[in-house]
Amino acid sequence: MTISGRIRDSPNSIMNNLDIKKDFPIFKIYPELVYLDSAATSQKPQVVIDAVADFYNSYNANVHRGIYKLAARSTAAYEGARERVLEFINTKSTREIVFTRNATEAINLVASSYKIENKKILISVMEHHSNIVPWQLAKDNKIEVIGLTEDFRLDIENYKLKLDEFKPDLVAIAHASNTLGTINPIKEIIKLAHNKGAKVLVDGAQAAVHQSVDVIDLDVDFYVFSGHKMLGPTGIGVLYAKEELLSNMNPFLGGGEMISKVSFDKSEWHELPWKFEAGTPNIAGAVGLGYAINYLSKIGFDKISKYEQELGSYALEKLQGIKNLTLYGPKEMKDRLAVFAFTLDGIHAHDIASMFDEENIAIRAGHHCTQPLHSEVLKVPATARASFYLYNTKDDVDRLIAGLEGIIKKFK
Ligand code: 7TS
Repeated sequence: MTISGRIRDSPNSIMNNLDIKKDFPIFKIYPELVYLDSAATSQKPQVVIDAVADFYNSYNANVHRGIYKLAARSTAAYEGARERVLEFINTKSTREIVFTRNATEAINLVASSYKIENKKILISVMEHHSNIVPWQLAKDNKIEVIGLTEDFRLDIENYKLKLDEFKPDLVAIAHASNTLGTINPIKEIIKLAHNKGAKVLVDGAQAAVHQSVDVIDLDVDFYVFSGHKMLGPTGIGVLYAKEELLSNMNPFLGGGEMISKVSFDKSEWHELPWKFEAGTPNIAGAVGLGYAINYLSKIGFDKISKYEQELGSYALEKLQGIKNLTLYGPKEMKDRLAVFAFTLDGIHAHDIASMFDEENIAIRAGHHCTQPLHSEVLKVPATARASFYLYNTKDDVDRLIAGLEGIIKKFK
């Protein structure tokens, strides 16, 4: 039986059970929309939109300062969102959870505030620019890069070699690639680094949105992600760091909120995590993220992963069957996300995306902020990318495939 048959026929298939689109108003406003750009940002369910509106409608006030009721409610909601993050990634304490604008800012915070002894950072060739450029900005850093195997996985042998020879202080690596879809064996990567005395920062921008994360089980030192890729609002992200590391780091930004005492000569810092949250934070964003985590948790990450694996297998099999299409990423679904970067012979990625747009199918074209991966490994300047999330359906895959076949015919 083909995978498509299994999906259609099995009464137990999760594909029949997860009716998610109805929760997202954008699909009511644009019923024709096939949204395949969730790796860039996800759509938002009504509950998240309502939570943000409710904050501004009924309890808007600044946090941590007012003694009136509205301010107490706003503070409780903001700090309550931190509790949701604690449950989501299983941290020991909310002192280890810093709200940032996004994953990018969280990495910049670590690059700026974490003292890296010999300034040696080991990254991988599949990193997003957000996990390359911040390390370049910090003065005198030396950066070394782990390569890939032929099937677009992290080359673990090469990684071990780099650990031995380069002797990094810090390994900064994506949990999953936003271009290849590759899911890295992150627990093993962390263990190998720790065995050699290196700390590890994991960029979870793509992975944390599809699967549950347990930072204690991973024993990871820093873990970052963005709210907007996991159904939350834009402008809110998370830095998790072990308390002992955060305690020894200098503040990232200075100003209100992050101090305990200020004089014109010197200042003292607020306790964790507020030491790293200068200025009025994105209160509505944090509240919305809390609701997004609740929404995802209610469905269950096991169910979400299973659904996306099933949907991804269906898409992968169909994409692999298209002649003239080169797919970049692991060939087996179990090792990857449903994020598919591809090229079509003789057709520029931007033309593919434009033609899809005419069919109301939103995909992304370009280097997806992984320019070094494109130039050094894929050897193409741009790819087209279709990325799926829990609200996508088998029909969306069929529309993508029909669209691709139409484009190929047109260019013949
Ligand atoms: N790390 C990875 C692996 C990402 O995929 C992204 C965003 C980031 C970091 C940065 O996230 P931000 O929220 O701070 O911007 N990736 C993409 C993408 O693939 N298309 O648009 C943004």
